[in-house]
Amino acid sequence: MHPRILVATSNLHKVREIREILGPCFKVLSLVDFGLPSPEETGDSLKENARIKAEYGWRKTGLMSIGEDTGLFVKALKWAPGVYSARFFGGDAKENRKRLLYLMEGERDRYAEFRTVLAVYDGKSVRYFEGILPGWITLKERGRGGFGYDPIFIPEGHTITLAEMESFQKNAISHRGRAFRKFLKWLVKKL
Ligand code: ITT
Repeated sequence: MHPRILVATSNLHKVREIREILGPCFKVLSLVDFGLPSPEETGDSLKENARIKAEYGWRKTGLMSIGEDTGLFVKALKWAPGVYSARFFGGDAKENRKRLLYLMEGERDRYAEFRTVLAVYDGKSVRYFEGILPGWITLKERGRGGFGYDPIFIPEGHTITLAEMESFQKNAISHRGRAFRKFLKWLVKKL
């Protein structure tokens, strides 16, 4: 039987991706499986928010818990929306993409990066792992896969958006995939 691990999120898109990445090693549970609400993200960095989520998950379930916080950092917008990616534009995912594209109208420097920070907490100490995916903001939406800002982001070295990729392709290169694989590497060394 696989060991159980909690990912302290209620975002089911994330959970699906994380299950694909950790699936062979863990039974991945989320806050939804425990009927728990999400904690308030009161930090002003990805690291802080990740820690808040991990400690909350452990406190509520006693399971080894991962807090995962992700943001889209856009150079031409002084690296906004960044840590505030979920609420910066004040709408749902589609509305947020529309507002970001509007702010980027006429902008030539379209560099951006997704950053994910994981905090892993087992009741004793917290460990952090980071994954970064550099790329560009598109001129318009493309693709129906993924979630959040995926339809307006083309990873460096590619010609299609994250939303035009199959999930296994996204996971193989994504900020989230990179951070979780670092975690797995650390875990294997520890065992
Ligand atoms: P939890 O806090 O419950 O984990 P959340 O949806 O609030 O879920 P984040 O704060 O980490 O997650 O995400 C911030 C925003 O970035 C949010 O609007 C997401 O839709 C978006 N986002 C996160 N990961 C993404 C990804 O892989 N691709 C595109 N957008 C993503």
